[in-house]
Amino acid sequence: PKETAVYSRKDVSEHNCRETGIWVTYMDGVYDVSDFVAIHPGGERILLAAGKAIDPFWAVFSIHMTKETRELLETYRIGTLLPRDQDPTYKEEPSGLEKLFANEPERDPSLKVLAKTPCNAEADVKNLETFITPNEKFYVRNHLPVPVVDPECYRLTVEGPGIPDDFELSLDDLKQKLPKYSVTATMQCAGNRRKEMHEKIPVKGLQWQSGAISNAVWTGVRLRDVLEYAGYKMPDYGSEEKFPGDVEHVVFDGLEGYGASIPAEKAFNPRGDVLLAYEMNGEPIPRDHGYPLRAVIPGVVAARSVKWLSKISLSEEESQSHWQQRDYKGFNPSADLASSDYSKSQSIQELPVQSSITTPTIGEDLKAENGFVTVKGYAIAGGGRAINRVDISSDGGKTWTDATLHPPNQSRGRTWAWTQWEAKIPVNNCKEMELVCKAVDESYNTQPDSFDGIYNVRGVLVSAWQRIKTKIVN
Ligand code: MTE
Ligand code: MO
Repeated sequence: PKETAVYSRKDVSEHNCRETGIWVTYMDGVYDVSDFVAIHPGGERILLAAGKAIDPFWAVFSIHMTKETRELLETYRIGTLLPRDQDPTYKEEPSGLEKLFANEPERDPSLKVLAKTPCNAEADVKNLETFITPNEKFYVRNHLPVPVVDPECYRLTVEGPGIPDDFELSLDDLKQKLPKYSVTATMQCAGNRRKEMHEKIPVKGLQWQSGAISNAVWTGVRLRDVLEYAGYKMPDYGSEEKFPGDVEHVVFDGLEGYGASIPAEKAFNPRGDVLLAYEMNGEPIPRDHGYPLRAVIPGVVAARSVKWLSKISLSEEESQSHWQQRDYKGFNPSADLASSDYSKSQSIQELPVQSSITTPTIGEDLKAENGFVTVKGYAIAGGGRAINRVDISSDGGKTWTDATLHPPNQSRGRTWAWTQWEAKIPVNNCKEMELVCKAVDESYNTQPDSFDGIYNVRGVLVSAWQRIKTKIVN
């Protein structure tokens, strides 16, 4: 049988297009995937590895490469690699992975890169001490390569009850046919501050410190307006038991394969301020942040603000994407990866109240002036709730003082932007301080004092009191 055939890397490399047939290798196996490409959804991606090893892609597209995919692939096996070519350090030039990420945008050197491909880079917290984060200083969290989009060809598809089949909008349609609207909203990743939790008990995920958060003015069109324009009968908010067409969720798909959804309740609420933004801080949205169009879901975890938006669907169900179903959910502190039952846990939407110290950062000394040191930071609540108070301690949490708040000028229930704060702390001859911050929102929600009760193995929803030790210098 031909499955026992042995091929060299060179043999495989000669089968790299439709004409020659498309071969790939995976571990020591050689596969003719010409037909797989047509059958498997997302199968085109394998073309990037035509004539080469797909192993590197397994890591990036691990969510597409399920057990079933693996089994399917096995049915295309035509042989085995020559033993001398099985060396895992074997490297082609340039690798498929490099090609996949060949069109990434330039990034500001101030960003702290946790992973390059796909790009995960946190903001320098010192750049989080202004109310608006400049575009190039804004944290970047990508799950896949940044798509290259031609604005002329770009179309947004909208699907739902009452909406004609194949309904599409161009960028010009969005800009010209619908009113322009701006919202100042803070984006915060579900994994912000994960490193602190990890240092108590290890978690699985990128080690974000306090910089997976940033604030911008987003400008574009209101999602409500787009849906109404497309033909959906927008409900008089709150007047009906069910939304027209039994819609329960609004699902967003990104051009590169990411997807997420939000409850229709949030999407349709005229006071929910959900936008499809084409500008960020007065400029076209930069490529890393979703050019040419991104969903902006104020008051909700940033994972739902889908970038490079290609499709909106009104649905009875949540997004079926990996990131809605199998990620971004919380579990009890004893659940491990295997026992975390994703079908039973609710997807994260509004985040718990959060705060962090930006001055000093870890390892930074504080200079005493006239017997005081100045501590600074940010605080943010979920769901548009305002920050009511930020409490600061300089003795590890025994005694507290109120920070001075700089709240955004936003109305009750629509406080989508963070509150920056500062506190002057008397030094009293201290040489060292253990600073602690915690915020209280307008519903008197507050942060837990430790990580014990909120620990979860993926390290999301990290909102325990933040503690930073600092030396005082004169
Ligand atoms: N949208 C798409 N299409 N692809 C992505 O990888 N990442 C999400 C969200 N939207 C993501 C996406 C996550 S987890 C976060 S935290 C925010 O985008 C990050 O937005 P930013 O890179 O503009 O800071
Ligand atoms: Mo995120």
